[in-house]
Amino acid sequence: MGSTPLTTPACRPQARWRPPRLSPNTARARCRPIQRQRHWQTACSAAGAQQDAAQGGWGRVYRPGKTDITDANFPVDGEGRTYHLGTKRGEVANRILSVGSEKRALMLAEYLEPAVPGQGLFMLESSRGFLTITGRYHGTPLSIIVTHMGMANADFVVRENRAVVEGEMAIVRLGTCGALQPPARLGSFVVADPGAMLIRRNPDAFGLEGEQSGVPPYTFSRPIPSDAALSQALQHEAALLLGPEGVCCGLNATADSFYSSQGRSTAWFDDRNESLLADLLCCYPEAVTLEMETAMLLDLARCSRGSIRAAAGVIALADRTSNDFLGADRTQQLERAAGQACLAALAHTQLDDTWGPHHNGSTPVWLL
Ligand code: R1P
Repeated sequence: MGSTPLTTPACRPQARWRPPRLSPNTARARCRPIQRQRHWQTACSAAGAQQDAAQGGWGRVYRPGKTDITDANFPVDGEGRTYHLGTKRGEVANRILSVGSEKRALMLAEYLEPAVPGQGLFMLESSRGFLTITGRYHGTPLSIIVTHMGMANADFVVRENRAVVEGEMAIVRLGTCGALQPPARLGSFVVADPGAMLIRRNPDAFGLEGEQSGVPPYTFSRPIPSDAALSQALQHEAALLLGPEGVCCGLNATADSFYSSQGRSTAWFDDRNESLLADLLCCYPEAVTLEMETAMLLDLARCSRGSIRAAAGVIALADRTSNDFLGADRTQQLERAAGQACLAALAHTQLDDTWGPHHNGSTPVWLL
């Protein structure tokens, strides 16, 4: 399979993102997080969570129980809460920052203002551990969502949020990755532009029949495009905060596992992946990063009938050539800076995101 140049579909809206005119002081000011208490507790109702939050600090996390589930095709409970993320209409903003860990989400939530002045951030953790935090970034309603790891979790996050949000959506992933080759280097922030492809392990290759008929143990998809304007916005905002030398772009490779499908070796398993990374770079000489979610996000956005715009940026944590790994302090600095770039890119992206004041009986938390 050769590398296929990505094309821009004729129907994609162009240049809907307006670069903000920022002075260096404004850009630096973004680096100051809002001071909040670090610890948060649990509340048994959304109203309780809001009230606790209003008393200062993070407030409490709403942890709804699962009751009266209906519809085996797309399960929701009696309140209209989705099965895995646990949110309902009005609790998630049209602009979403998807991150892999709770620590990263809470760190970046320090840059959010409450959705409603005087109240705390809306925070909800589902029974499956998906944390949704809704507030505002520079006045724009925005949600940060802990997606955890892998494509199945990215699928839950995109589909269940799509089900509870009214109007057009923008989703940006901020993740970490392995760097395959320059321009991606240890510590780079790499935007998946033009997009991502998918590496899948093929179990058929490991059975006797597969071995006899030469079934390949790994397959490569064709590239999936990212939203051009949102990706450009991400690079622009990141360059303001990290400097142009700290930001680059290229094709992302999303793998269906951390170990075998990313060419990591172990004596315990027969993975037949010795040549995987060389094969990948032979097929896709422009591939620069390896991680586990971006292709799923971009694929679902492409299939969303024009309702979701998606982009991704990843911090290169591991150098797959030298075997070096980034230090924890530097990683956290980069997460803060790149995270703010993602929030700014989302906030400056124009969307058709009008909600009725009492849509379906639930007022969005940012209109309360
Ligand atoms: C693996 O350690 C995880 O880190 C990377 C991979 O994609 C995978 O999810 O991204 P996150 O830092 O966003 O989790």
